Amino acid sequence: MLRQIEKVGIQYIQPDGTLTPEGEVAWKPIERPLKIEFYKWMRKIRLFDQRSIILQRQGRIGTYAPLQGQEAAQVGSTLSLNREDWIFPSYREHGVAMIAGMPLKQILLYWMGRVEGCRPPEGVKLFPPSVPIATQIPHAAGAAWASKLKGEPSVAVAYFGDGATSEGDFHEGLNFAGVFRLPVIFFCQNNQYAISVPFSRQTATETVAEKAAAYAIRGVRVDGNDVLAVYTVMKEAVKRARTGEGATLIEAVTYRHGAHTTADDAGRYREQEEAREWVELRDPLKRYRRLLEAEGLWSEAEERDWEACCKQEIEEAVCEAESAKAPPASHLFAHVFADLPPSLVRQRESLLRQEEGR
Ligand SMILES: Cc1ncc(C[n+]2csc(CCOP(=O)(O)OP(=O)(O)O)c2C)c(N)n1
Repeated sequence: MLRQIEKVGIQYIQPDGTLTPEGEVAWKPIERPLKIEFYKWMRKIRLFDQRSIILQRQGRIGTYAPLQGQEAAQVGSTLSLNREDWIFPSYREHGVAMIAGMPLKQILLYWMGRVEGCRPPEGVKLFPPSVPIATQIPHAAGAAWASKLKGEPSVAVAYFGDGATSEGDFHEGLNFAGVFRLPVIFFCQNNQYAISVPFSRQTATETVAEKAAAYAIRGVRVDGNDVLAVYTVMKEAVKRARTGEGATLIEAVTYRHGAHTTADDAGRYREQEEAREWVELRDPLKRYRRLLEAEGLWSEAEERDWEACCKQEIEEAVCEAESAKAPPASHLFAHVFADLPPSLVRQRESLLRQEEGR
């Protein structure tokens, strides 16, 4: 485990918030508003996450996949994309979805089990969260192939976890991208666990990034808790993709602070000491806030104002989601079978009768 922590890949901001020499170089050209935006997004996403867990505990949303700890990986990567780029997320990318332009209300509706939560606003090129592991990876390769054939400048990004790298879809997607030199980025958030399976049991290689070599694409390992490093590495991958240099596999080394979903207890399969080390010493928000404050770009008062502003926005989204009109019960039967089997036809009719009788 310690070996994993030590080998976090490219790092520009150290856990104490100071810049490495390479970090100084990467930091300088970034405009002041973007430096602040990195932090604002990370803070908002964390507050949303904390609120969603409470909503689930109160029975107001069905289940929820927490992302705390992975904010830097999501913010740094998404802020390097354009509106024209395609995003193929898994179920843990609420941060990515927000930055791409998905309203908070809809993210909540998704976890309330509503189809509206899968439908992005016009112009937001975000696919619905993929729950089957790794199926979004060939989809992203396919979208990148379409962009290439059409001569469009858009890049496709697939987000997935370390567990997904054991699936056939991962290898097929990367292979295809390598052969056709596609403008796609495979962004793996290695949060150390696939539910309860630790990374050491996921693969015998030391890193995910090295697997890129087998497909002749570029592989990069980056400290996923370092927003500046993730942003820089991703920017470079996007540039390569847009200029015809092909795909990149990015492994962002990070840690999921909480449970896999609100349905499990991470204390059953993780050492407390390990979790404490990541949560207290390597938290992406604390690290970046120290840097911002040292540079005179953030203060306690700004923190309080921003927190209040986010909390209000989140509460408004909760109200909107909870007051959204409930779908008719017949929707339960709408999207699985082209021709409903007789047993389901009977169930649907029974439900419809109940609804009418109300
Ligand atoms: C094809 C498939 N197999 C198994 C599952 C059950 N399952 C749900 S989440 C998960 C672990 C995924 O871990 P990882 O890819 O590391 O992503 P993370 O949850 O850590 O973000 C598994 C095995 C599934 N959803 N889909």
